[in-house]
Amino acid sequence: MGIPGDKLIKMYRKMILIRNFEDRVHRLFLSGEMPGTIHLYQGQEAVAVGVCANLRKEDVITSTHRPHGHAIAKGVPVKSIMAELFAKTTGCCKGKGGSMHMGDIEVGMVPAIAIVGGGIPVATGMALAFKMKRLDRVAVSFFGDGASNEGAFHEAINMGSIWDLPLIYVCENNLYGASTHVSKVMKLKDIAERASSYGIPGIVVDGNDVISVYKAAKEAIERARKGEGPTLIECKTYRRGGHSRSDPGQYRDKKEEGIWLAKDPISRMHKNLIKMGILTEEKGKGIENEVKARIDEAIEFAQKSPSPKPEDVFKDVFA
Ligand SMILES: Cc1ncc(C[n+]2csc(CCOP(=O)(O)OP(=O)(O)O)c2C)c(N)n1
Ligand SMILES: [Mg+2]
Repeated sequence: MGIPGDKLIKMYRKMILIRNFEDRVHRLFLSGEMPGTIHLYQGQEAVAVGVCANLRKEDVITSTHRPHGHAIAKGVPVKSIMAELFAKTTGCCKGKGGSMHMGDIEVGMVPAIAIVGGGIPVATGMALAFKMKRLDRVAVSFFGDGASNEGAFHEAINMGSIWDLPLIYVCENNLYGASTHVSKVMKLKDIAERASSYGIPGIVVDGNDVISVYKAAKEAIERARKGEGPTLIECKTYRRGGHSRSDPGQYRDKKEEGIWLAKDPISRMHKNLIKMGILTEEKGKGIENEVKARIDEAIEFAQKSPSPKPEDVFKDVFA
């Protein structure tokens, strides 16, 4: 399957946008200019981008405590994500969600759910609604290796399976749940094997190769749209940094770190595109500059935006 050059460039640009966005956000946090906490998605960009490049606006995703990449990939405007991180009223959740609860249902992102595994049954329920209403929409749930040990994962995936729901379960296996290596909490080599317990396909993919992710997701999404039920896609990937901003990640084996950092999804895609003759060094620089200007603009927009008023705390409250 050939992917058109402009589509590949679009995916590359999105990955660069996520990486640069988080570089800036990280610095803003460290300098105390941005409130809250953050879990960076750096190193995993190929997963969100490769999957979401196959989705339509009306398709939905659920995300986790590590949502910046999913939000950008699904099309939440960068300005509104930045404003959300600055807790401003112009943020995608009016400044009340912050990093771990960002989203925008207008573009198909359910505000992120920081309860590990929490988004999996929600996506399953949304897919059930799409099926019952005979809508041509799919739901995708992004979650981590740690989440796949939660009961919510097993119950939801079984329901998705028995009802052949239009659904894709995307497990981002970055080898760690906080500081715990996956091998300490799971005897399986591949999380994708768990799919067989529920009678659905389980696929292992190189999560640091955006083209492999794109192709696997495309096939799974096509199956889901045809009414053939869910797929579990396990993307093997790696967090470039610690679990959260306060974690230097010193529990990680240096050799393991070296191997994975060398497989960085962005530099790999850069090399691939140059080899394919789709990108030049100059064009690459142009993309980077354009992305950086967009982020500068988003920061300025967010900083100039108003903060919510104390009485706003009672608005948009349903229970
Ligand atoms: C139900 C629940 N238990 C514990 C936590 C605390 N917690 C936040 S993130 C995390 C690790 C999750 O690991 P994984 O699912 O692999 O996602 P990753 O952080 O690697 O993206 C934990 C234990 C939580 N938020 N929710
Ligand atoms: Mg993990």
